[in-house]
Amino acid sequence: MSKNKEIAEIFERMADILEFLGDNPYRISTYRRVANILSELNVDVEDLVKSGKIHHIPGIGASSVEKILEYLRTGKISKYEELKGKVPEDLLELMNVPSIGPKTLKLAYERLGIRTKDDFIRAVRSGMLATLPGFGEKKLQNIMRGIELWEKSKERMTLIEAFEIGQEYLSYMKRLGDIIERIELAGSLRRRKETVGDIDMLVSAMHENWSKIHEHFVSFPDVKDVLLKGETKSSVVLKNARQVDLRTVEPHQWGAALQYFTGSKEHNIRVRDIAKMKGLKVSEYGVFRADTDQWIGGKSEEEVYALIGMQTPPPEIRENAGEIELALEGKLPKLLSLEDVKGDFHIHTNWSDGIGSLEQMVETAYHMGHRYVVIGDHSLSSKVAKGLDMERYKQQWKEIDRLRKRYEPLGFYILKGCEVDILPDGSLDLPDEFLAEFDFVVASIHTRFSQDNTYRILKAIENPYVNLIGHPTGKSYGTREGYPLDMDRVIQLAKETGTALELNTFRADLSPENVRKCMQKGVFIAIVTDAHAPAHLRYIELGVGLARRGWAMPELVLNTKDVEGIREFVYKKRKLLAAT
Ligand code: DGT
Ligand code: CA
Ligand code: CA
Ligand code: ZN
Repeated sequence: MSKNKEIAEIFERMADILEFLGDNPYRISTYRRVANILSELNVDVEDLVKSGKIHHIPGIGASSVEKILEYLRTGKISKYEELKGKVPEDLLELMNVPSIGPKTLKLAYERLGIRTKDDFIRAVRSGMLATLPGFGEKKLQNIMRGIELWEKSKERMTLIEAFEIGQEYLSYMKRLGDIIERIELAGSLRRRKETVGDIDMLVSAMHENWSKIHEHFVSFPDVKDVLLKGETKSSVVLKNARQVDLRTVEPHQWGAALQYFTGSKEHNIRVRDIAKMKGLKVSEYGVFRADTDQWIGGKSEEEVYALIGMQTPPPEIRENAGEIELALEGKLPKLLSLEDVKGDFHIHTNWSDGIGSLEQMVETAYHMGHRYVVIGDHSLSSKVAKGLDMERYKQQWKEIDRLRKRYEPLGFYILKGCEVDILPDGSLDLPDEFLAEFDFVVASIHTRFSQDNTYRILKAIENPYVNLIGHPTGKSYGTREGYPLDMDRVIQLAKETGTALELNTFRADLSPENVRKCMQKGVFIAIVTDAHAPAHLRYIELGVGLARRGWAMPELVLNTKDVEGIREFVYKKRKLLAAT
């Protein structure tokens, strides 16, 4: 975990504790603001300290800077240690649960004397909590569900978290230089599963270098405990409680090992059965003839699959969900790949709740190799997200126009867009005449997450100016399951109207099953990062992985179109719905 995140979490926690203690609201919001800024900063705080810039970050005052410096010096913030002493430990833990705010805990503590997690759960179940003001049945259910989801999310990390840890660990390992022949992250992370249990790292190297590699592996700075340190296998737990495993193999075993440790287990079991029927034995060490045990290959994954007589399925679809049969027949479809992606359809700037300026976001998107980006700042009713009114959108367009002059000659297009709120009755937060002025419109639900929202989404899809339904299922990993929704009806109407559905990388919204349904019905999906900072834009790679898990085909992914194609997509819907 980067220092930025560690410190941001402490500030967030201090704000929670102060709120629990009923402290001054101004101080509470200061801490929350510092936490937000830190977690979305594009540079390491440590670098900012070195360059002296730490004192000039807008929104971070002198006393907060003191605390940051103290943390970097000592690994602790004394104010935080002091505050922690004022709250029962269990209640501190419960503050992590998104559906339980510090205010709830304060009430439970003061009115009911609740000090432990068990007491709290009992108070929810027995209805005792319901005796407090403002605690209806719905809210209690939410709290209970929140606790369960939280317990579950502690066991597994989000794909984004695993990716970040994995990338940092990889670059640390690569410092060993040439003694590492090949290195890759395998397991569910390579398969781009929405959640990852532990991170599996695989290295091929000459045997004489293995012990040095394992020594280096367990010395990663974020390691808290070494569970196992051996010649072929090591396992560590990081400070954030996440586990990372390392396996080392000989260079000629690389492909077989990568195939094995990529999984899934169900895929591997089927593959081995098929190999067996063909008189072969497959293990993490290679492909062998069953009768003589003679090694016949395993240098690359392709070699392993070819020896068994099948195509190599992309890691993302190795779930024994039909890919093996098609690979045996040589009929695997061509899936979407990162190279096909030309743009991002839903990003935020500091005009609303983003942290990057319009220019920074555009510049980053351009340098990533995108050819266009849709600016999608929130509309007015998203108050916490500093939503824009029509006047502000118009001002933003002026800035976009200025930037266009610079980027269009480079072949990069900035599309004027918005993420307009779908209101409780399904109407939109902006009038049609105004929506008509945008190049591209994303419509999303940001309220009433516990009710069935099918009618709201259907109504939004019927609007001629809505091109994409943002995070359609309302799911957010680890914290929210999504509202009840009739996905078949949504997909049907999206098809009839020429509206796309969003695969939101940040929330892992739109499951592989839903992507597959869209593909079967011929409905477009759009992969978006929902970036709130320049650094988030690169998660598009993970979005592509999530889409591939749903067997996404390039023909039905909006991101593969060029700007003209996007304009045509928008125009077609307007024309179709205007005519009816
Ligand atoms: P996770 O960590 O729960 O998100 O899921 P994976 O898929 O990363 O599972 P993990 O870490 O337990 O093991 C990594 C890979 O090793 C797994 O995808 C396939 C392979 N593997 C593990 N255990 C078995 C097994 O019992 N049989 C077979 N055939 N393969 C296994
Ligand atoms: Ca794993
Ligand atoms: Ca593992
Ligand atoms: Zn958004």
